[in-house]
Amino acid sequence: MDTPVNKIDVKRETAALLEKLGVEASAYISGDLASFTPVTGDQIASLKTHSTADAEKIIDKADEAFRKWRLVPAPKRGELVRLLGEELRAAKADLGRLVSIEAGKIPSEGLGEVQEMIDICDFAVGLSRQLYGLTIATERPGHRMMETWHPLGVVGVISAFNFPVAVWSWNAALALVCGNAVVWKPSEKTPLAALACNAIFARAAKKFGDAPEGLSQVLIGDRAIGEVLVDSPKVPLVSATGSTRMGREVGPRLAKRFARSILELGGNNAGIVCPSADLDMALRAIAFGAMGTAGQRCTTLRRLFVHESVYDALVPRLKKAYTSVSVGSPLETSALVGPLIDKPAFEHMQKALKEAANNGGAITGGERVDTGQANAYYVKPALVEMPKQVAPVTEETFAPILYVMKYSDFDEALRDHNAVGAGLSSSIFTLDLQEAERFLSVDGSDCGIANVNIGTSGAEIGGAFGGEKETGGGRESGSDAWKAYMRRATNTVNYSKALPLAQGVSFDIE
Ligand code: UN1
Repeated sequence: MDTPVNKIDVKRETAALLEKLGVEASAYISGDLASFTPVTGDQIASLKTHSTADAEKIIDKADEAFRKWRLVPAPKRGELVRLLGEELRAAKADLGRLVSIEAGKIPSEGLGEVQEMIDICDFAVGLSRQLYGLTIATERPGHRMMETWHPLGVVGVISAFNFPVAVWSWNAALALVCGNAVVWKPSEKTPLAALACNAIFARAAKKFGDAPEGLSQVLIGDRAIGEVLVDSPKVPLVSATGSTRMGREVGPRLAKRFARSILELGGNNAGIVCPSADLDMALRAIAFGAMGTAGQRCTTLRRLFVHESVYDALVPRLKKAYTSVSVGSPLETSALVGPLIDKPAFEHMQKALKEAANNGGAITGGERVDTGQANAYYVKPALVEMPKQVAPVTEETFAPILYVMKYSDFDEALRDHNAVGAGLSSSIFTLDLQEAERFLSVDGSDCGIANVNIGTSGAEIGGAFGGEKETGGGRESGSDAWKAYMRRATNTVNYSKALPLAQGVSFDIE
């Protein structure tokens, strides 16, 4: 372990970064929401929180902003998002560092997250001229049928600690070009990054000139604040990222008032390593997928099925990577694995490992790494060889645990691959075209993301991001995910002098 971080320095550095990013000190020095850094476990700020009454007011203001913003032509709305992208470019180093402080990400991942924000802004700017509707052949002469996409309203965003800034931007960049306003409830574990994004947005809005006030706002507080967002009749869409348990509560509540949801919930992502796999490549992809971000991505690789013919060539090398991987402070060392977010995360990990051992698992790693700081939770990532896919393999534990299982029959591996509740991301490592195509086919992987010869995590923003089954079915980010942020109107225009009815119906009044 490298030198422990001086806690006063982290607190000071945080304040300096926030000031540079444009956040008023009054927002985080004497409030009632304590914010911690997982890097040292120390408190770094106390944020002012919103009451539920404040939240109602914020939503009202967003609704007013929406009513003005929807009248602004979409390419002009794109200009605001272009400016947001520019501000993010300028703030990349500081915001990336803040993400490292607040979420414990290593520097390249903190910066990578901000890069994802920049990328989605670029994507959304182009999209602002491409909110296309179809023209559809009609069965009636002298008629034209078409689709028009209209802005939807206030979009609620609920995000998790592990991507404290990117998830907001995927939603906000699209929502804004689509003509919507945004109200964001970040995780209580990473509220400072949200304040920073708010300040960055404010700068872009100022440069834009006449963006309505309240177009993008942040709600700081606990679950009760999120509930206001979920229950408000002024919020027609909530995009929520978090656990499947959270989604089970949020989804039905939204459905009850016929609001839309984009749910991005748990993942229990798996990879299959086939006999022909390029093992050097697989090794690197598995290491990043399973140990990167300390196993705290929703796309983290959690299960690995390795063909018996390559098991002994791959798994010992993988174990070596697990024992030798550097674990340490992302602020002061070049370690590849930073801390877990908090003590409960560590406890869940230990509980899962115990259960795995009880079910015949052979564990490499998994122990706490002592940094001399009682409240920081660093662990060696754990590789667990399991005789078969039994609990806790079938559950997502948000920690760096990779369960490895041997297979002999491809169909069986595929079946086991799909035999879990979540359906987010998946990978196959093979040079055999038939296996690769089968994995991507109708009876292959049942996930929203299925990859060949790359890992499960680290998706680009250009594709639609999200998953099936208990992952919630939502799609964010690229491709045509924008459609979820707009309402579709089908328009039929009669430019003839007659009134033919569809389906040959006659209804002639005198
Ligand atoms: C998440 O963990 O919530 O594909 C999102 C990835 C990132 C996004 C992860 N681009 O790993």
